[in-house]
Formats: sequence, C-alpha cells, structure tokens
Amino acid sequence: MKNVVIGDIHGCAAEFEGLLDRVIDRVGSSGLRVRLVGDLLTKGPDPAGVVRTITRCRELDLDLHAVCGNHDLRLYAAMARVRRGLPAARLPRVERETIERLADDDAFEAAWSLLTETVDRITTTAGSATVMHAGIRPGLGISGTSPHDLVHLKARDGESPWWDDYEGTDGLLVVGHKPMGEPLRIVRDGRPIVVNVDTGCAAGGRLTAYIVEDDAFVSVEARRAPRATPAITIEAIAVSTPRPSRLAV
Ligand SMILES: [Mn+2]
Repeated sequence: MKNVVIGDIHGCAAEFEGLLDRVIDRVGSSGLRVRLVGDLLTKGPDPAGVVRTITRCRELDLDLHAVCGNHDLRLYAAMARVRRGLPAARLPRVERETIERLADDDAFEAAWSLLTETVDRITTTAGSATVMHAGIRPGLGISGTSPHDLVHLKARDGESPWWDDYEGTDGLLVVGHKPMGEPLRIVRDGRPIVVNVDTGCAAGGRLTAYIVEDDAFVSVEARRAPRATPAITIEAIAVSTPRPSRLAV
C-alpha cells in the first residue's frame, strides 16, 4: 500500500497525467491511494482534462480524491451562480475563463460534481499523514484550526509561515497552497513533520507528488512558459476564429 499526495494542479492536465504515469511506474497502481491537495481547475490551460483524468482514474478503481482548496471554493461559488442563470460575464476573470473552458469541452457538469464533493472535504489522510490545502494554527492543532484557515492560511509579507511554529504534535502534515521553488520537507527528530508539494506548476514550475511511505518526491516540469503577455503573431490572428461560448451570457 502506497499513499501519494499531489500538489496544486491548477488546470495543468498534461502534467497531472505525466506525473501519475511516473508515480505508477515507480510504485505500481495496486493498492495505490492518491490524494490531491486541492486547487484543481483554475488558472491552467486544461481544466476539463483534469476532470477527465480524475474520472478515468476512478473508473480504473484507483482510490483518488482531493481536499478543498481556496480556488476550488471560489470556482464552486462561481459555477453555482452560473447554474442559477446569472451571467458569466460578471464573474471574476479567472473563474470566468475556467468556466468557459469547461463549458467548451462539455465538462461543466462533471466539474460541478467533482467540486461539490471536494469542497466538503477539508482534510483527509494519506497513510500516516494528514492532508489539507493550506495548513494549521500550530497552537490550536488540526482539531482547533477553523475550516477556513485549513483551506486559506497563508503568511503575509514579513510574517513567518505556520510551519515555523509547528512541533509535530499532529504528526506529518502534507499541504500545498504556497508555491515554492523546491518542495518543502521539514524534519524533526529524524522524521518529516511538514511537507509542501506546491511547486507552482501553473506558473511554469513543476507538479510534484510526495510518496508518504518512501518519504520521496517525484516531479514533472510544467509544459508551458509562465503566463505572460501572449506572443500574438499575425499568423495566429489570421487563423483564429472566435467561437461563441456555450455559456448563457
Ligand atoms: Mn491555494
């Protein structure tokens, strides 16, 4: 039995599939449990691909689920508005673009059911580790930290991150939410007590998995450059034909 925790996917479907392949090559799929730290769909190029990959994994009987990320909550709220008939045009840009991509790929309803399930799961376990999106308040422990903080906690500029004060009382905690150049692994008394698997895939970094029993990381590089000003060429303009969104606006 192996437990694997995968970082913030943010709509990077190709990297997600590539990383799952690498993990399965290494540990096999039999008895594999995959946990996702949340922030599944927004920002990246292919949210529908992420939904399809999750669906396919489950059809193959892979035990896979996600905890709720702050972006999952935001997208869920935006999709709830669209389902009630409110115009998508008034949504914040990030959510609107993600919803348009999902709708264009006929994945709106599948994404809705995935998020409906995900937003209710604030923490989960991965073997001996506990997984949440953002972190805990060390003085309060997991049980005393509010669901909002478990999903949103982030150090402001000049503040130290929560894990600086964590002494390991709740065992190994695996989180995402805070993109870092390298995955974070904090060790106390010879064993890991905090792991952060967010290596900024949607911003051109990497997508990272942590194999709990092996205490090891597996990563794949992001396949695209960081989102910047798009390099519009005359050729690209000439071949692009605007397609109407399937969303009611
Ligand atoms: Mn986040």
